[in-house]
Amino acid sequence: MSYVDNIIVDLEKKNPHEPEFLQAAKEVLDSLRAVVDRDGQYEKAGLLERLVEPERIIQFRVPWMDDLGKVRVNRGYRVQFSSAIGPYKGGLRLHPSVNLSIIKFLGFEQIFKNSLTGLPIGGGKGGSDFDPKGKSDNEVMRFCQSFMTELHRHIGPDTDVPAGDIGVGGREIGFLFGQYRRLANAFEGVLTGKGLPWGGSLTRTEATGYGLVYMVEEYLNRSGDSFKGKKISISGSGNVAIFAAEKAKELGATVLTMSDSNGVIYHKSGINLDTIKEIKLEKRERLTAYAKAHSDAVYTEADKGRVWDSECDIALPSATQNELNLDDAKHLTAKGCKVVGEGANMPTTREAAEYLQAQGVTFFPGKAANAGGVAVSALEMAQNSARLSWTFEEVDSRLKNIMIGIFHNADEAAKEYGKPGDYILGANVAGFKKVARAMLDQGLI
Ligand code: NDP
Ligand code: 2IT
Repeated sequence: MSYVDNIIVDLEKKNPHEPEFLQAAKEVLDSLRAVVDRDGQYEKAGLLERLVEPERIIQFRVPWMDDLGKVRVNRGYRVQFSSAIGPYKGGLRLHPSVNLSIIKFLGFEQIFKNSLTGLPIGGGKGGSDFDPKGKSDNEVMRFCQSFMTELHRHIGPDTDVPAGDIGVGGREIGFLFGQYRRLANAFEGVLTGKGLPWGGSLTRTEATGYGLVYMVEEYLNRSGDSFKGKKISISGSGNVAIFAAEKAKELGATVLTMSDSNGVIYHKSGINLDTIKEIKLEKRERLTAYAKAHSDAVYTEADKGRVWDSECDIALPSATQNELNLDDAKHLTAKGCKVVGEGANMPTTREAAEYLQAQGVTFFPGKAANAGGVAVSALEMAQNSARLSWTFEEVDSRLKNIMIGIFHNADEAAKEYGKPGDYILGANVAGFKKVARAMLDQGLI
């Protein structure tokens, strides 16, 4: 058996109840065959065995009190996966589906994504099965304070720097930062996605969605094409989805669909982002409110329709893992979709991604396409260390250059390993090489 096959067998044996982690790890390992089978130094150094095992996993109790005075208990996690090239860096997810498998898959992906940004950040992820939906601001605050009361001892501006993810936006980062500052008696860049008056960076809110569109734009521009006149399908209606839609629209595209976990909106004349922002970012309501505000928009319940059913040129899945399956991929290609860019982490199932690539659809995996968020997080860390703030234009132009750089690195790696246009392979290999070099240089740790 090859080195990679041995690692996969062992991984399945050790982590039988972690399907999302196995899915993410196997995809990367399959891409790495091209690298590690050519060069025995990786096996000799036990590099893959080390890479798939988190440096540290922290799991903890998060007790908090709801508005009725009832005690509630959630489970908190932080997986510190790899610090080979910098402090652990990655978001916190608050969603009832959160478990160790999901946090490990996200932390593993983050290692390669963060490496691709070209900035000195390692990989980590955390979160809790707490559901922020339907909770009052005070309940969310009490949860965040309790979560940070344990987490604070494991993080720090040079150790581990969490940020947002699903269910964690500006409000939650505020409560988390306030509690950290109080416990550590230090005002420091320990979280990113902070508010602008207290150490945040301009462009961080927009960064993931904008970055996704910058990467696809670079690909289109290369063949003399652009976003102008393109029809776009986007899933989700959170941070990533909203700002991907905003940038695509600014570049002349029409966004036809958005979704939440309850249903899908199709708006032929183009989604109105002011309405979406008001519903989702201010009022924290469901998408049904969109159909009430726009009588020509069609709302379909999640069990009766899919966001991928309508005609589009470009699809940007930006909600959650495994939300685009093989049937969806078939619908997309049948309706003329030519490019899929993952705004979310691993939103496309492995078989769907392989089908899309086989049909000639250009596919940008999340670890490349959604790296703009963490890239600007690293720029926020740099500004915090230097105790200054850059302008929106400064950060936005750095973000754009980083996304263009990731595109070209992945493109070149795919060509070098004989699979031009395979950005899954290209991103995995390009992300891996820097981390592997760092691990080899630093000895057996
Ligand atoms: P938000 O919480 O802002 O939005 C998430 C959106 O996805 C909501 O519309 C939500 O609908 C929908 N969604 C979440 N879970 C499910 C589910 N199980 N089924 C259907 N829909 C769901 O999160 P973000 O926009 O920040 O994150 C979206 C994705 O992007 C995630 O995969 C995240 O890991 C990834 N990502 C985020 C980055 C960031 O900077 N924020 C950076 C890089 C990647 P509902 O409200 O109904 O739950
Ligand atoms: O998946 C991701 O890259 C994020 N949720 C952002 C992480 C970060 O540290 O900004």
